[in-house]
Amino acid sequence: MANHLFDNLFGIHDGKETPFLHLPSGGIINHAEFLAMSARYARAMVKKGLKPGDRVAAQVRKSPQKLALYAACVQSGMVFLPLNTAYTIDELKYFIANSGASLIVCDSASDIMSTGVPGNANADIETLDADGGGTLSELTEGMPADFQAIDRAPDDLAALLYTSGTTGRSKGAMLTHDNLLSNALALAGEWRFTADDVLLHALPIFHTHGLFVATNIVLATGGSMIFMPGFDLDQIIDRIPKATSMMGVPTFYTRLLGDSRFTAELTSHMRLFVSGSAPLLADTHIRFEKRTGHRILERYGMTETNMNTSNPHDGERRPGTVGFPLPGVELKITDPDTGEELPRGEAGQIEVRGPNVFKGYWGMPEKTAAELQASGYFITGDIGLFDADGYLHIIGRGKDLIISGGYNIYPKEIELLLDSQEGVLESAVIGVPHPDYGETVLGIVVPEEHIRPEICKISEELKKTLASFKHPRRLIIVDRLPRNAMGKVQKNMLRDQYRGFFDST
Ligand code: MCA
Ligand code: AMP
Repeated sequence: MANHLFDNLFGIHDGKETPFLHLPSGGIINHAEFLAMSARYARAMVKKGLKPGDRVAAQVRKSPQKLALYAACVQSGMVFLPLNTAYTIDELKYFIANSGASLIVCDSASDIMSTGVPGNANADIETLDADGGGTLSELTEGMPADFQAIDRAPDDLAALLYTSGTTGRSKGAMLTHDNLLSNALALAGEWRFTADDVLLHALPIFHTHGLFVATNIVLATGGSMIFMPGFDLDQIIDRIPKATSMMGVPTFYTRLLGDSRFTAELTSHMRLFVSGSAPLLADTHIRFEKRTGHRILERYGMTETNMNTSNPHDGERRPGTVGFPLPGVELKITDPDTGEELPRGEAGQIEVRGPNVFKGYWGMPEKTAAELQASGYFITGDIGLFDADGYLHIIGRGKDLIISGGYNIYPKEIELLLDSQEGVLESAVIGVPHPDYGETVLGIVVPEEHIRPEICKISEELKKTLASFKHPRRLIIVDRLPRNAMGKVQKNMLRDQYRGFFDST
């Protein structure tokens, strides 16, 4: 056995002094230095008594050290569990309890330091700050800068990424070593990445997009990344001249288009712009091409499947579509009622099969069986169709989901909280178009009879429990919700009614 994920992404750079991370400070971390960091974190975790298969939960800000912690988990056979830095203690409690994580790595300023580990009193805590300091890094001091990668089978777990469910309960998607490796190699080839690429990296590294798609491709091909702490328009415009490629959510591209400094001249040397995680409006694609001469390459993926389809690097990149299945990935459109495959041109549920598809939901065999069928096809919950030329169009979602600036928000989770507030009889949470975030959250509340709920108080309550990106941008009060004959709330009617709510925001 070997550890193919580690060997093919990280180990291949052993001893190389070529740049890997260009830092905002102007410094550079080369591949050999990065590997040394990874080896030391692996040694520190092993010394603490962690074993292959143990889950390491990390709620820390973006830094080279955090990326090295991911590499260290791959190298030592542990399972990396990155968590959105916006999650509140209430949210963390569930992830930590559900995953049974043995080690929690957090910022030294995190609330966890005062509350103790939520959800698992037996878990260990170490800190890792955005500047690379903290107790975890202290543990690595004086440690040798090498570590023999632990053998792993292709279907051993590399990462656990939580993705919310339509019932409001998050599910841990189990991603294997082969899921990550096969997808990185397929994308690197399809998008023509080479050791000469310099990727402008402004995405968070607690999701598939920034952590696996962006980072693993660059690792697989030996290029480097301009490693930004987040998306800051001025800094992006400043750094573009030094990059060859960029990956982002549609909000990145609409924000760039909103700035007059973003011109054809500024981007003339760029090789590739990739968009994903949310629908890129055809209008944005077209405006981008008019302004810069570049056609954004849009692709489609999910936490459970990594990337499924992509517009072509060399052929026509068609606005409003997500292209063709990646090499090795099978995709079909089926009738949601019968499961039968539908002919080209007809809309139905998108199902995916391939080495990219996850192993199941952590500790949830029934949910796994419901979505990951015995045939190997995973039911994505997205609705789409293939056009006459074989391009996939995503035309809707079978799942009740809002995507705001690339972050997924499940209305059920917010509705449950709203319903439990004083004076609230019931609620509906919907996504409505938003000029910056693509979609944003609108909360619609029906009060109990003769009660006028206090909107400010409800907002304050939500803030205590929910990560800020999930907060309804507005809460409104109505007398009743539209329902169909079966009594089900007609969210489509609400979405139509409030479609223009944020037009001038
Ligand atoms: C930040 N805020 C948001 C969002 N981001 N609110 C709604 N939607 C958002 N996306 C809130 C913060 O909580 C904060 O609230 C306030 O806005 C300011 O925070 P800041 O960080 O300055 O926000 P921003 O600059 O507006 O951030 C927008 C962003 C960011 C740059 C687009 O959201 C981002 O980097 N998104 C990328 C997400 C991503 O990587 N998704 C991939 C997952 P307050 O002031 O109240 O505290 S999907 C995936 O991986 C699948 C597999 C795929 O296909 O790729
Ligand atoms: P998640 O895995 O939770 O990050 O979100 C995956 C979901 O994001 C998919 O099921 C789609 O609904 C959506 N998504 C990702 N990429 C695209 C895209 N290019 N166009 C439309 N929706 C997308």
